[in-house]
Amino acid sequence: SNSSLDLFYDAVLTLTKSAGQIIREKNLERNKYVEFKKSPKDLVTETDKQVERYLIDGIAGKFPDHKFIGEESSKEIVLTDAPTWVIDPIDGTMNFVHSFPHSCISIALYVNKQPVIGIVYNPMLEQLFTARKGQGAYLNGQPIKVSQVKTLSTALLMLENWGPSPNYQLTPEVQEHLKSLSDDSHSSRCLGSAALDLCMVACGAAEAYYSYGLQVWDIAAGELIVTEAGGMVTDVNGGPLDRLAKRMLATNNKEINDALAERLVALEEKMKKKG
Ligand code: LIP
Repeated sequence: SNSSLDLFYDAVLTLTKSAGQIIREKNLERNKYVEFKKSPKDLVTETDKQVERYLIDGIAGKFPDHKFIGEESSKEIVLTDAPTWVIDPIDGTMNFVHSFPHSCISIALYVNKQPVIGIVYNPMLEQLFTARKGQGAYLNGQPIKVSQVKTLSTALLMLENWGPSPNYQLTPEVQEHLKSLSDDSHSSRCLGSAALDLCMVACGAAEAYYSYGLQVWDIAAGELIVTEAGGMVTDVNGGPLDRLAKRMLATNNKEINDALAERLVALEEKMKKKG
């Protein structure tokens, strides 16, 4: 019910803010202890693990029947209809390792496999993005809305580097696609955190974000923040979003969504033909 959702929200917001202090304090420390996951560019620090533990222990202590999917603790991802917290303890770990102040905690509550609470908190810059299903999206308590730009030619795009997925290397086709996007839009930006990229779309600072190789914890909170701010979230081909498909297109409106989906479908066709 709504009142139990409010209870969950208040409790997890408090936990998220105190977990943020751990990240803020550690962020400035040089020579952080870094381990590699799947590749030398796939990083994890002790702070990622500590923050995830802190959040899971804190939530489990209050709501023992809730489930969790966490970047650092979930070996396989099984999403059920049960209330499930989807957690990225530090989205933008690479930024955190470099003390580049754009990383965040991303935490969402899924019920029936749909997000109902989304919190993205960058403790370095004190940016707290929040959303609850049907109740709008907020930055530090102030309502936020997507931008009203309708043409790609005046859009600012949040684009992450083309990786690390082995399926999406900077092939000549991809380079051509990126060049035409940069020619045909205002410009592009890269924050190094999917969750913060999504929040830039939500607050109207950028018009679009798309990416491949995403995990569910990268997008769980940001998705709700974008839709509650009036934006659109789809598959990269413009069809319905599959939250476990590792790909997403988020935009301020249908016009920009159509324009980008068309190019991404064309790119996919080209890559398929090439095999
Ligand atoms: C990262 C994302 C980043 C994306 C990477 C990675 P991490 O999350 O937020 O934007 O391009 O694929 O998933 O590993 O820092 O939590």
